[in-house]
Amino acid sequence: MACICSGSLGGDTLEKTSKHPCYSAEAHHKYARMHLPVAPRCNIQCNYCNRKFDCVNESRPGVTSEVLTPGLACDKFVWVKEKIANLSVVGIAGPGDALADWHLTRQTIAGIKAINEDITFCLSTNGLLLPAYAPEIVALGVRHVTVTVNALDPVISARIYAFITYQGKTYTGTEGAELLLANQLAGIANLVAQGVLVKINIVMIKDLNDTHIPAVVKKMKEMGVFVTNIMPLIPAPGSAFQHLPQTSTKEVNALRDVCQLDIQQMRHCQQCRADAVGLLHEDRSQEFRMGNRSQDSTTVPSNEARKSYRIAVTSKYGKLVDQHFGHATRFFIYQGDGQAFQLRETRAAAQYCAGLAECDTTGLDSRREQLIDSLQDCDAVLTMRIGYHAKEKLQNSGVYISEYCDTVETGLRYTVSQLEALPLKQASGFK
Ligand code: CLF
Ligand code: SF4
Repeated sequence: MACICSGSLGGDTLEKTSKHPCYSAEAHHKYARMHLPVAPRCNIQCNYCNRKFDCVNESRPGVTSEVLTPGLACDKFVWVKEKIANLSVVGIAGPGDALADWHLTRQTIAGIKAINEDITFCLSTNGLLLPAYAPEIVALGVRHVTVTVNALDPVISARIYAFITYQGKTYTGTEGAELLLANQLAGIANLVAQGVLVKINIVMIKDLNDTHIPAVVKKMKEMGVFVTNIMPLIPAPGSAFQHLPQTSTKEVNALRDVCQLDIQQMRHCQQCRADAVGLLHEDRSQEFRMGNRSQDSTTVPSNEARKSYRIAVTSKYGKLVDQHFGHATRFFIYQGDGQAFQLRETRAAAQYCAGLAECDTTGLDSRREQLIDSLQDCDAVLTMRIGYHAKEKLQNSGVYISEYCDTVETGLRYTVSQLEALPLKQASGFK
């Protein structure tokens, strides 16, 4: 498959697609991807899946991945990016469904974006929750999404999916199949309309959906997807389909040849793991398991070598950056280097803004002066919002202001990335 250089693609998406090893056959020899296994749960049951293993829609059975928190996933990204310069894509492909625990997937993407805004993000999903999350996916800047669509016919689907759990209710048979398909189609249409390049994975199951797949591909083409990826069934031990025959490469290729007449076919898929790292044909996931990280003496910079920053955070409960600077009656003081942070103290403060009656913007009274003074040992203030005069005072005294709205953890990383870019900004007068 060659990368389509369609005039309809935006310049940035076109550039990113040309470096995406799954979306561009040329790129797969040159550019690496990494999967971050932050999404362990699933909301459907495919009969070819044994949940002891990774999601079979995007990976082969027989291998399980470590599951990472969003924070550890960011650490792993920094580690891998240091070692693999041609890493171009970060994908979330399980080990369950990337949308079943959307907050984990979202937090991971936001955290990595704060560290490196040039990386391309990619998601793989069964599509059940796409209508709910497509707008957020697009808003996060994700432009490559894979959806597994195995059938359009609910009678065929009902034989592939044991059940669908949606909004607290479980559906089986054709009722579940119809619900899944309706959400997949609505989600795909939404993504395509917003310029996302959708790849469709289809698991080819002999005597079940194999003769139906050309109809699936035609429908997907009609909907404007970018490419289809017909994958062989590899029967997972312990799954309902464990005794079905494996689909051969010859059979898959013959079907791809038929479907190629409608839309380009991906032919270099490796059905990789949910923690895969490296070039598609050269998986380095074992080398980059987090348990091996401390033994990797070549990882630089070390904690000693990295500059450590002190950052004051405004937060209602210490989890989210969700408080206005002027309303804070305490600051959470963190110390860290962009990879790891420690809460050093919770520092009490007189509230900067005591309401409209006192809102004299022409000068600072002694209480406000004291508050500004009490933050002089900090490199930055991380806050949801801050008024003009407080911001000016702090910046003029050399304290960087980072306005952000997400978790404290990702906000701290974002702030360090901003601080480390400061020499470039000094000319414009920041610090
Ligand atoms: Fe990963 Fe999938 Fe993105 Fe690629 S894999 S989420 S599109 S970055 Fe690629 Fe691996 Fe095949 Fe997937 S080779 S299993 S198609
Ligand atoms: Fe398993 Fe993936 Fe299907 Fe969920 S979507 S049941 S993880 S194969």
